[in-house]
Amino acid sequence: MILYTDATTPFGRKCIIAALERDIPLEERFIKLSEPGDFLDINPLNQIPALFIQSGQYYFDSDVILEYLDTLHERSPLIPDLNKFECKTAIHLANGIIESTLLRTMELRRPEGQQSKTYVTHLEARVMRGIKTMEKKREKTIADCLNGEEITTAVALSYVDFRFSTEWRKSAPTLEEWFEKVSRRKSMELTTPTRERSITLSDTIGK
Ligand SMILES: N[C@@H](CCC(=O)N[C@@H](CS)C(=O)NCC(=O)O)C(=O)O
Repeated sequence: MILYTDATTPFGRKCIIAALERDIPLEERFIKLSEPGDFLDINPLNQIPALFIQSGQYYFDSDVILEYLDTLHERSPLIPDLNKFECKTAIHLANGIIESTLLRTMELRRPEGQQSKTYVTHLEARVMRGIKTMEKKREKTIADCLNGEEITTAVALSYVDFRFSTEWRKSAPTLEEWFEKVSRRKSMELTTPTRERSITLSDTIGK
């Protein structure tokens, strides 16, 4: 299976971490969305990530990919049945933080005269409110295998650090401690947004 993605996309990072955590063979292929070529046949939305399984079988949207990966392993599920809706809501919260951070970055890349300060402030406030909610709900313990909620939360915080600010730690000590621990996992270390190479089938986290 091939994951069309790039080094910096947090939505792609969710999927490759999930595959590494469950030891599912998955190879990354970095693409440039500005030169999509045949990728438009895989995802006409021209968004990453997208998962190629075989000719004619492609899945996209990171959450769909997580659910599909759950059909391929027998370890603890990425999306557990117990507390399923709490888990999906927490994933949606982390997705929202990622999306708001992404939109903020895009807005700030527009020519200065065209940027909306109000919009940027609105997005930043949404990120910070989201992180406060994560802080209230965070349990400090980490299981043997990260689940979809933990993966998406860790990826969201890492993306906020990468594109926006590290200041969230001041008001989220539990989350900070948890994030420091999760960030030391090999699946996180292998997939940082500053990495230069894609994950191949020979990359494993040794479980
Ligand atoms: N809901 C999608 C969002 C994917 C997404 O927004 N990907 C970004 C990269 S992080 C992208 O492809 N942006 C290009 C665009 O939207 O034109 C998912 O979870 O996979």
